[in-house]
Amino acid sequence: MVRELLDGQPQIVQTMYMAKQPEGGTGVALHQDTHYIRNEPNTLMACWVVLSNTDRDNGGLCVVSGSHKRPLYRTRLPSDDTQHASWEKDYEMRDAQGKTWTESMHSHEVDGLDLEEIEYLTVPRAGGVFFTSMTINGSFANASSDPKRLAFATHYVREGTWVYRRDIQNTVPVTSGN
Ligand SMILES: O=C(O)CCC(=O)C(=O)O
Repeated sequence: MVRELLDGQPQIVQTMYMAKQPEGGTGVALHQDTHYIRNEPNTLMACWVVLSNTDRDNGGLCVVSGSHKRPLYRTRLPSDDTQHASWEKDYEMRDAQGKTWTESMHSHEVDGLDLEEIEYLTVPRAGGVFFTSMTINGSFANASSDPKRLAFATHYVREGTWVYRRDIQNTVPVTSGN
């Protein structure tokens, strides 16, 4: 499916397991994945699958429909730490010509979003969502008292795409049988 969606050979950039504890496990503030993984040409996309039932109550995935056609938003540090993790970190970067530099990154929250636009998805266990790196996505805290919210996300680029962050430059090809 990723090969079809990317219209080419997919390379895995990273995988993330996101287990959100009941009664307050925080989410990822609404962002576009390009904020975290700059790449050129921008072919980045995500496949987000869940290992538990997920919904608005337990901090399921939120998206803004149609946002993949919008430009990259300006961002700020997340404004509510009861809902969203907040961090700052330096990343080593390298361009295709071999130039290297350090870039300071922080957790992103898109600036100027109309909160009415947020859609809270209900995704049952073993279900999944594909979205592009320009789609505004994220999640809120797990406010439920029982189920953990378990998600596994894989980020892909099309072969030939340059990923600037050095820690994720060694992408892995998806081959049949993987
Ligand atoms: O699972 C989440 O809470 C957020 C997912 C996310 O930010 C991503 O896959 O880029």
